[in-house]
Amino acid sequence: MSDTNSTEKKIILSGIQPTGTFTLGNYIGAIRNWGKLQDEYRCIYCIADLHAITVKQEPAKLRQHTVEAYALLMACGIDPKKSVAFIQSHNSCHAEMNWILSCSTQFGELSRMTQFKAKSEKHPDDINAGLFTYPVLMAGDILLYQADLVPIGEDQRQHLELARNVAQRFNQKYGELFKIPEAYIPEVGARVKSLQDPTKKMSKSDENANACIFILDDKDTIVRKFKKAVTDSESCVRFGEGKDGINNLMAIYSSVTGKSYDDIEREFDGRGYGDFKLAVGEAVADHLEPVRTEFARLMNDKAYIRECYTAGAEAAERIARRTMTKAYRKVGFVDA
Ligand code: ATP
Ligand code: LTN
Repeated sequence: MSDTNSTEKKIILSGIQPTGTFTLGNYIGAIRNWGKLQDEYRCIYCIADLHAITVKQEPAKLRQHTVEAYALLMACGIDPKKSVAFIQSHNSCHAEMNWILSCSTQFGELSRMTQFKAKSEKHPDDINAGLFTYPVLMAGDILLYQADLVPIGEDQRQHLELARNVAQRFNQKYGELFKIPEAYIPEVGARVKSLQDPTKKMSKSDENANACIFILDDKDTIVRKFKKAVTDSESCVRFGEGKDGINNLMAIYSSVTGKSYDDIEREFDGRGYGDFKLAVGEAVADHLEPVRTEFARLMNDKAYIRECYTAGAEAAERIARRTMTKAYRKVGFVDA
């Protein structure tokens, strides 16, 4: 990425945890947009492995998932020559900034985070301090790069709000340092729902395999999961209240085909849910096919993937270190 471009363009920063294969929710809600933004913005993307260990991970699996996640980003169109793409733990500024910002974050505001409450309920035997302070680490990811925009799904809105509050507080306490970032959330598909319980978000860690489409699922699997998707008893393809299952399928279909809700209602006028589910399944599978093919190709060349994330970490560290040094000076640390 040339420096001339970088001074003119707004900065985008986002991250994803390497906690398993990405879902259709991750893809539609976040990653798909990451690739599209690369020409217009200076984009910085990280695989958030520091975040991942807030819940129990098997070390060998985490290592494997991290490299796969990086390759998946590339397969989804993130070009490491256009964007800075790196693994979070390769840039020690993230852990350092986490501490500095922790001292400007209140216990009370962290206690209000709904994801902390949900994850504590899910893992009652491991409510560790990292799980509690996780949004501070995320704030650091964003603020280190002076990001303007943060492309995320709806579930991360509260964390972004916290990052803004912490940045404002630090700026007031010590003098202007951080840019205040804005969320960038898609209108359709910001919260893709579980296919089995459309009141819940689709999540990598759902126990019911039919609830979730993984972006590396093959066509038969995808079509089968959509066939089993929970709908309602009305049998009419229209967007409406009390039709969470159909609303979710319409949002998915719309975001992979580009069709509006009106178009979809017209297309399936007088046809049953069976036809609609099959069409959604096929459209999603066809849309994801190139990602699967590209991922397989990339995974045959691990040396290349490594080259990309090593260069990405160097570029990320160069940018982040500038903010880190300024932050140390602002709080009153002696220059090393
Ligand atoms: P986990 O299940 O391990 O908590 P996750 O599937 O929520 O993970 P993250 O790594 O936390 O995945 O999220 C990566 C990005 O994907 C975030 O921007 C998040 O907002 C977005 N995202 C996650 N799930 C969905 C969903 N169901 N719909 C839309 N966007 C989503
Ligand atoms: N916490 C996020 C992933 C994440 C992130 C970030 C998103 C880590 N660092 C910085 C945006 C910006 C999640 O769990 N979805």
